[in-house]
Amino acid sequence: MDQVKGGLAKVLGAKGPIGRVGVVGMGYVGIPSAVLFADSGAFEEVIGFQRDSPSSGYKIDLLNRGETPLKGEEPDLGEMLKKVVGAGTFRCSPDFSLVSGLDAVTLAIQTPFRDPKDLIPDFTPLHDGLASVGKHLSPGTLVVIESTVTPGTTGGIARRILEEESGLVAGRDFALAHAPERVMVGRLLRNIREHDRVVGGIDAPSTERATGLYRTVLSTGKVIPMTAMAAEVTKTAENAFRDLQIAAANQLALYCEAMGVNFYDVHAGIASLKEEGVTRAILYPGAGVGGHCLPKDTYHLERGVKESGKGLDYPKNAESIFILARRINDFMPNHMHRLTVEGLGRAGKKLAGSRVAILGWAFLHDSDDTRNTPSEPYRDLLVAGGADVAVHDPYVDRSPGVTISHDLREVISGADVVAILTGHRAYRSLAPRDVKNWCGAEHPVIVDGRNIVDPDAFIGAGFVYKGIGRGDRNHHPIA
Ligand code: SAJ
Repeated sequence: MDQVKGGLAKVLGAKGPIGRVGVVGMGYVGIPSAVLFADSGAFEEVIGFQRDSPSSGYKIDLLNRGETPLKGEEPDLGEMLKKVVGAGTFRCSPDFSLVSGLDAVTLAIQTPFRDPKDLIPDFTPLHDGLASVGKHLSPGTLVVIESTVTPGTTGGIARRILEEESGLVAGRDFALAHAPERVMVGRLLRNIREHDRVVGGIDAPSTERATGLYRTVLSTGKVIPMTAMAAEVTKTAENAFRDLQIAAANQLALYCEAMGVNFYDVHAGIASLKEEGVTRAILYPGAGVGGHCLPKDTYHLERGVKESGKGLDYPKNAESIFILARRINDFMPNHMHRLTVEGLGRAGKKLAGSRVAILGWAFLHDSDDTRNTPSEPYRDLLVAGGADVAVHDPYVDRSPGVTISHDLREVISGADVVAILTGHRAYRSLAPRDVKNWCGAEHPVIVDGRNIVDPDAFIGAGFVYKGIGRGDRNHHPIA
C-alpha cells in the first residue's frame, strides 16, 4: 500500500463528507445501488448515469418516471425507486459532465469475456465508462469499481485511464477503490444491505473513504477492508469456488446416473454430516450454469494469476481445477441433449422431426435474466439435430434469436419432449395429466434439468422420465 502521507487524506479532508454520488451503469447492480444510496438519507443527490444507446437509452426516461426496467421479481425495488425519484434524491442522466460536481462515483458495468479460451476479456464498456468519468473528475473525488474485474485492474489499467483523462494522480488527488458487487437477481436490495462488503483501496485513505460510502447502505452487513488486489481476488475466487462446488455436484450426479443411484439421496446423506467446524456445502446439479458471473469470473481469476502472478508453484501439466470445473458445467446442456435423445429412443422416436418444448429461458429461477443461459446451447443442439423447438418462460418477454411464449399450453401442445431448463416456481405445479393431454402422445418424454417434478407422478401417467442425477429412475419401466 503506497501511503501518500497526508496527501490524499488532506485532499479528502478538505473536500469534506461525501454529499453527491454518481452510479455509472443502470443494470442489475447499478440500479439497486443508486436507489439505496438515494434512500439512505446520507446524500443530497444521487445521479444514475446511463448511455443514451439504442439498446439501453430507454432506461433513462423510465427511471426518471420512477419505473424499473428490471422485469423479474425484485422485492421493494419498485416502491423505493418511486420514493427516491419523488423525493428528488435520485435522477438518471446520460450527461457525464455532471461528474465534475460529485464527491464519489461508482462503476457497475459488465465485464464479459470476448474469448475465454485465450482469457481475453471485453473491457471496452468498462474502459469507456472510466474514460467518461475521468474526463470530468475533480480533485478529492472517490472512484469505486464495483464490476468484477481481473485482479490487478483497479491499480493498473483503470488507474491509468482515470489519470490520463483527468490529469490527476490516484492516491494523491483522488481516491480509488474496488468494492465488488455480491448481488443475486431476485434479492438485489437485500444482498447489498445484508452481505458483508469487501472494500479494497489502492491505499489506506481510499479504503477509508470507500468504507464510509458503503456503510450508508449496509444494514446487517459490515465492511471488510483489504487491498484492491485482494478484493479483486476475493470476488473472482468466490465465484470460481461456487462454480467448482456446482461442478462437483454435476460430476457426482453424472456418476449417480451411471451407477443407478439417486443423487438427492446422496446429497441428503453427505449434508447430514454435521459437526463443529465441519461444513458440507454440497450444491446442486442441473442443466447448466449461466448468468453474468460464474461463466466468466473464473477466467478473470486465471488471467489475474497469469498477468500478475510471480513464481506460481503448481503441479506440472495439471489443468487449473477452476478451468476444469468450467468445462464440466459447460457440458451439462450437452448432457441434457443426451437425456433427450435417450428418452425419445425409449419412446421409439428420433430427435430429427421431434417437437421439444423448452421450459425456461432465464439462467436462474424466478428471474428474467437470460445472460449466458444454458437453455441456448441446449436449444442449438436440438435444432442441429433436426428437432422443432418451442420456448416458454414466465418472466422473459424477449431475447435475441429466440421466440418466447408466456403460454405454457401453447408451447407444450403437440410436444414429444418437455424439457425443464430453469427452476421457475410455476413449473413445480405441472400436472402430469394436463401435460400429457397437451402433448397428445402415448409416451411423451419429460427431461427434468432442475429436479422440479416428481418422477413417479409422471412415470405413472405414462411419461418416459429422464432427470439429472436420477440414476434410480432414468431406466424405469414404461407404464
Ligand atoms: N446453479 C446450479 N446449482 C447450484 C447453484 C446454482 O446449477 O447449486 C446454477 C444456476 O442455475 C445458475 C448458475 O448456477 O444457472 C448461477 O447461479 P447462482 O445462484 O450462483 O447465481 P448468480 O450467478 O446470480 O450469483 C452468483 C453469486 N455468487 C456466489 O454466491 C459466490 C452471487 O453472490 C454473486 O453476487 C453473483 O454471482 C455475482 O454477481 O457475481
